[in-house]
Amino acid sequence: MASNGVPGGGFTDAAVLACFREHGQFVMCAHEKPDGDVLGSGLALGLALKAMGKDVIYFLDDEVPKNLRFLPDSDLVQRSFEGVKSDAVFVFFDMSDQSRAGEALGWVPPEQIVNIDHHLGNKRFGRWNYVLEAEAATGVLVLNVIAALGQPITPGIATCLLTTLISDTGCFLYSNARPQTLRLAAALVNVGADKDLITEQLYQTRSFSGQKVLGRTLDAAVMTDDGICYSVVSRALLEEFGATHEDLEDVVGALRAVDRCEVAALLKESPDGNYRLSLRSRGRFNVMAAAKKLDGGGHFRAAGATLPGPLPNALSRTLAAVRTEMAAQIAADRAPT
Ligand SMILES: [Mn+2]
Repeated sequence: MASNGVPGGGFTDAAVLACFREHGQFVMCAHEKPDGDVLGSGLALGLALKAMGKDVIYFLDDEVPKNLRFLPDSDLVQRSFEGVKSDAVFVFFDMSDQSRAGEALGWVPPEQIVNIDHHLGNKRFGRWNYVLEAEAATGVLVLNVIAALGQPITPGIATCLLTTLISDTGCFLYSNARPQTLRLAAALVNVGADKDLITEQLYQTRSFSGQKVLGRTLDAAVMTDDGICYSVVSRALLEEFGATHEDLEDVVGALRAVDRCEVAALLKESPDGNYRLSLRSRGRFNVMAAAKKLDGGGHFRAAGATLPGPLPNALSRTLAAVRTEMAAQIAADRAPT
């Protein structure tokens, strides 16, 4: 239990807690294409560590997405290592692998890394590792750490943590929103989390250019007889409307929503000519297994990978990986138990 009644706790890893108590400076590290879970987690823990008198730096090798700029301290996120001391501890959030942090953080040695994550197959790449694969968001683990450190959940911390839950459960739509998730969300609202601000920013605010790209992408979508709904976002389409990848968050969900769709696949062309693949499942098929065949990863119902172009190549590999996984599941379903 955190000191002001928010559920949290059961976390007793003495080495991790000692790390936060004994070190002086912490660098909060986000993965590429940051989302509400990774930024909310880093900002929440940063706020708590600052309340303990620690020196905190927020690092992101990217811009803070527009719809997350309401988060407390998000204006302090920096793209450089200015002010980082040689004995700083780097806290990596929401990453199964250090490489998810991008090239800018590749140099950080494991001895200086705390790894806090909820992805399946986390590589335990830090000196300190706190991984709970069953949790809905990395923010749940961060709450446990803050509670174990005896810090109160301030309204600012509560807003950051509720953002992690709302972001990773799709506003409590996904099956990872379980009773304890809803109870935790209620407790965070109770101590001052601004639920209306979060949902307005994350789910009710879209750029006009992003909506145009969504329309074109749905128009071009293909629905296969075996339950795959896929589409592609080219660089040219983004450029036509002045949209960025940030504007595409909802697109794969719109494909998945098609009634006959079991697996949705969206290929987004990157400036380097590679394709970023997003996969979503209705629940029967494990898209993480399909993503792994393409050197990606994620969760059962939401996963991704990066594929080299050209497009026909990326698309055929995607469909082959998804179909292999679908066939395996169909065979498993038919097997006598
Ligand atoms: Mn997450």
